[in-house]
Amino acid sequence: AKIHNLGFPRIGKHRELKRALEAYWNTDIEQQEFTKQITQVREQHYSAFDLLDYAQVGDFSLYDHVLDASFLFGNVPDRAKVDNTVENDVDAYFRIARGRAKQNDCCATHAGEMTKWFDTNYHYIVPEFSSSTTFMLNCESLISEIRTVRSRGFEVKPVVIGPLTYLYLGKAIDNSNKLELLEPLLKEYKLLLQTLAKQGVEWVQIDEPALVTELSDEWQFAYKYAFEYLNDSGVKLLLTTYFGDLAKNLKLACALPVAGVHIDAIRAPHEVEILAAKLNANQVLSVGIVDGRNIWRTDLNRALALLKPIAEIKGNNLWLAPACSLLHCPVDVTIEQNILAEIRPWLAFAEQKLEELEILKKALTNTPSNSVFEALQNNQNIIAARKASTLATNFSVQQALSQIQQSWLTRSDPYKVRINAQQALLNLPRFPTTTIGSFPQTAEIRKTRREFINGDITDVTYENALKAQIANCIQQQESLGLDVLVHGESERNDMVEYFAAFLNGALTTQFGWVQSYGSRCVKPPVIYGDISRASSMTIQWTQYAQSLTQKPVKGMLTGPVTILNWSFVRDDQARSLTTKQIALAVRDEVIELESIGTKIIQIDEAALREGLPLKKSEWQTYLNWAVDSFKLCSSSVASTTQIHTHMCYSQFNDILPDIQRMDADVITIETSRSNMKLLDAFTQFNYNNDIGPGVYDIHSQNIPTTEAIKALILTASEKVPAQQLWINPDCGLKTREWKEVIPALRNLVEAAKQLRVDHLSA
Ligand code: THG
Ligand code: ZN
Repeated sequence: AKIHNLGFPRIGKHRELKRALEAYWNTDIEQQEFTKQITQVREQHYSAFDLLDYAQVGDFSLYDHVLDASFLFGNVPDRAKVDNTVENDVDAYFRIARGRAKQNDCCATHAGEMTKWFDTNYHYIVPEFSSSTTFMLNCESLISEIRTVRSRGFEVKPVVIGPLTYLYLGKAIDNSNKLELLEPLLKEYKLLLQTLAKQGVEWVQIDEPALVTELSDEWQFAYKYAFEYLNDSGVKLLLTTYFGDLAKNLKLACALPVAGVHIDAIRAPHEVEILAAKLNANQVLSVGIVDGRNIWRTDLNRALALLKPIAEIKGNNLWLAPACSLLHCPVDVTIEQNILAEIRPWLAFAEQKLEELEILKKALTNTPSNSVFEALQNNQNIIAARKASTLATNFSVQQALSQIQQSWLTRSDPYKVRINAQQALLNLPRFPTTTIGSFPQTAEIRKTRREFINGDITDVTYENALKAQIANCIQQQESLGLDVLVHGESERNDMVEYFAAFLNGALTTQFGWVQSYGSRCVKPPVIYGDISRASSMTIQWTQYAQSLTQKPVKGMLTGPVTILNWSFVRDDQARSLTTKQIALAVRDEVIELESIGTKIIQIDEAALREGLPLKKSEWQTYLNWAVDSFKLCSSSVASTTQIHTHMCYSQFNDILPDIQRMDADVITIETSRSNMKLLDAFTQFNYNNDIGPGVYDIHSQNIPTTEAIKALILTASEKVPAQQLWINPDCGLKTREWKEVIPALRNLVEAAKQLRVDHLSA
């Protein structure tokens, strides 16, 4: 067998890419220095090539690989080009990636829209299409990278997004049919492949993850057409699918004229054998045998049991790879210092995963060496130790699960009764104003947290510093005149990481960064065992904040589905069961918050929607347990306690009945950029409970005016009865600066005040 990689993490072992990007954007470094630093990050990829039979080229990106494809094929929005300053390609690229605020006499540019890459926590920049889109190949930088990698003596395998997945990921801004662009796009793809052939490239990895989604006949036909068109371009194509099984597209994939097919054997183990039988003898079958989405060491003996019969059929035409790009994994587990000694061997990050492939490859040869047998034995010991470990099992959690009563999943009164009881207690004005929870994470806060983590300051110093932050935050909100306050979350880094630190059965890492978008990263916690709440998580901060004001302070929690979706989860138990355990832990915190007098508790489910399976036919099963988990953690409070929830990416049209079933008293959502269009679904389904449609696009540097906010709320009130409406920003404010937040919130409160007057006199 041969081994290869679909893609390596780009951020760098110590987030060198982030550092370089942010230094360049802040003009701390010039382009020359930037290029130098980027070259050093790429060296990390090259060092991983030694193990592999093919070196993947084109998986690195300065910001996003989908945006790279837009530049590669010349699909660059005009707004990237218009400018009166001297520009270069890199700046045009970052302009689409990040947008640019108005500067001097230079015009502002809005960034390309970001959205989630399939069901991962990675965001890509959405390609923009219209009926007048044209394409033009510009592959110079790809070719130059190929030359560099070759000069190191590696055999290269360029990686490109396939034409149909590229179209699939984009949006037609004029609602035209994207498939009408297929023909002109294919011309450029063919030119690219021919150019690569001329360079002597043998294999090209063409990524078509859209093949694991449910495709209409029209798209299925387009696949046939496209790959027949690209046939005979002079290179061998490895049709690369991942993130799921091919299911109804399996026959199609096997019929395409390509030299090889890659399949995700983690999510589609049942299709490996079928594919091995269906592909002809000359076609390569690449088996994605190592999990690219999770951090568990592979059970190599189990993997070999699957691979051996395939190796017999395919011989040298069996390739091994990670199931998908390793983009979704941290780089190197050996630099972690604080992981329990018992657990550490269970984990493999990107570098370790490539080593696993190497062992598998050697084990499949006719005469594996002793060291391979040793490695396999060692692996077997680790897998057995993990299975037998008492760390993963907690009987009291399992007992608690068995004692859940159906009544815990439902509030004792219907919303109409609750909202009156809550209003009697809270006495809020019409159009109550609030924020989603976080306030700016200033450099000062981050520095204090770093000092605390490094042990440079004491617990008491840290606690006092946080209290000062909370006091300032409360005072700012009081003087702005907001109605429902928050403590500001300055104690939190990433919310999921923060909560995981208080859970038995979960661990957090020091350096396990995974790219979320551009230079932004997260460190997903590792859920390795039964989950329970180890101690109070938010109580002291909420209590302190409430002690400073007469206004209600919201308790701020992250919901079980979001904690699950943004963590590395155990692979020995259903996700639904793990989520239920997390829900019980969150429920404990909800009950404790209520017991200290918290009148409003917000439980964010930012990632509920993005957890939807890629195949629509699997949605309802997920939604049933996801919504049940939310209800489990949120329903055991008095009718007078108001439950809020917040969701990002509020594309709810197709799941509104499930949102209604969550039965939160108030839901705040992201709507400002869509001009309240997203509320149509709420109108259509006659959504009952209160809604806070975002009126301040926190992703933009722009300050919304009072007029603009009023206009948005008026639009909203045509769709939802005014008495159901709250006024709030789209999302948390942690990535903004105080100097932006203050005027924006001032306008927001002012808009609410004016609307109250207008409303009374109307
Ligand atoms: N947490 C997690 N996943 C997420 C989000 C989150 N996915 C979707 C969305 N929110 C992504 N958004 C961001 C926004 C900011 C940052 C990361 C993801 C960010 N990260 C810091 C950085 O890269 O400098 C590091 C994080 C930290 O301060 O610890 O700013 O909210 N899990
Ligand atoms: Zn949000």
